Amino acid sequence: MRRHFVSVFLLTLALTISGSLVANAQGTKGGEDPQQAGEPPAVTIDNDYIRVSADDDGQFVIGTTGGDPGLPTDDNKRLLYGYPDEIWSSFATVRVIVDGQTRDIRLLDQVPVEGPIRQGNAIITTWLVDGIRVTQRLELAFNVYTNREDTIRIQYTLTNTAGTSHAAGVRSMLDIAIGRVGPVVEGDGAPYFVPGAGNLTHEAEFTGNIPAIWKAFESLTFDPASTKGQGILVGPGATPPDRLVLARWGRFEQEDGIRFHPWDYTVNPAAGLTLDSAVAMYWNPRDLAPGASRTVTTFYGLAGPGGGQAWIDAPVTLQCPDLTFSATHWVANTGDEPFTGGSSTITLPGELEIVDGPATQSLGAIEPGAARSATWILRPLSDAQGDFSYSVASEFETGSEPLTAESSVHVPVCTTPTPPTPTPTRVVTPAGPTPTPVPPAEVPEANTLILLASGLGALAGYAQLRRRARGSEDGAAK
Ligand SMILES: [Ca+2]
Ligand SMILES: [Ca+2]
Ligand SMILES: [Ca+2]
Repeated sequence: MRRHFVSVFLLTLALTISGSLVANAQGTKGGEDPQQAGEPPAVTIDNDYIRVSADDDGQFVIGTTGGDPGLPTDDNKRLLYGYPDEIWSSFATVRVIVDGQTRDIRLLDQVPVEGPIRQGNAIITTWLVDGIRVTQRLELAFNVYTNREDTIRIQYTLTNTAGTSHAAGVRSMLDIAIGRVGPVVEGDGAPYFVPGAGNLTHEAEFTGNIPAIWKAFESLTFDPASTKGQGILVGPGATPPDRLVLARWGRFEQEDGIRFHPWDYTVNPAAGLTLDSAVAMYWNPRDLAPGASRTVTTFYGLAGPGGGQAWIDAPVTLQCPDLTFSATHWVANTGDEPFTGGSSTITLPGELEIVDGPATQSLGAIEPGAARSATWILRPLSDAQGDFSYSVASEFETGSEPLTAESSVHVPVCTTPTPPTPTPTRVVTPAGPTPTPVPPAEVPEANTLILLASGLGALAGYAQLRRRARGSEDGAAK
């Protein structure tokens, strides 16, 4: 009789445990000390497109408010797991090396010395770990891929406040989840699009040749109307990481995951990502002398238009002074038959030119559900200004009709040092774009007056002098 009771008790216990596991799988995904959903975040900043919220310990979530104004389908969606108010599964780690001793410190385990506080359009949190002052700045930022303020600048500044040299680096791990806000987790295992590598459903890493972007679709068929998250790794204001890792986050159905590893992580190319995926960006430790600091910056937010069978991922506006940009053409096989013998050819207007990449590139075979890409490094000719459209056409031996995709890029007027045009007014007030004053010893005021009187020949000499003066300053600054 007693044995029977014990059996019933054990059976009940087993059912209770398995029941709670099922409930856990459907709701929150389990973890250490998750902040309760519904608890308001400590600080939130948002605009018409995007929102970032931080909790008391500086962890954060990102999601859309209105998203793309042209898409009603991407409003109030997650871009990170936990959005809008369950803040715990993405975290950053600082690695500090002192006298050959390495320490990996998860910032969520540290009490901030300041913040999180709101400062304008930014949320700032500061920690002090092993003599390194760590400042995390999360800020609404302009996105060159959408022409809107719909991405978040994620920035870490590491300052050595100790009296001896310390090496310090940072890893930002983002638990990507693209999709609906609600009790059932959607898009937590988003597959990733990485230029040059295609759409990835298994763990992968990139070092050295860091791609310009990575992105993830809410839709498994890459529906252009679905929510799309995009990280910007290379481009204006970004610090390309030393290493990019796409990994399992590590929920209880997964054998391992990056969340169990504060810094080092060995990628397993056989491990699938589609249950729960995450992205980690590593900026490796670098020596910091006493008082020295370093800042690393990346962006995560909305992606530009694109999706379906063929599209181009590229900035739609460029920012001075570096107008070189990367354009990636994607072909996705949303059908049942493989595409074979694919190639993509870019056609540019006269104002744009290829810096790197042959005009025609092979796509190889594309299996159903897969996507492949071709990337070109482009730049406008030096006198080009305005909006320029370009296109990419793809052809296949079998599996698909020819596909085309178009994009357009705005080329701004950059205030590059140009010789003043030969009019007297320009000489009196040289149209010098850089605010650097011309040293009076080299170009005294009297010279300007003489130039006014002595005609075009002297004007050319003046321009040359100014260029030379500026050139030496640039050289000295490096
Ligand atoms: Ca929208
Ligand atoms: Ca937290
Ligand atoms: Ca995830």
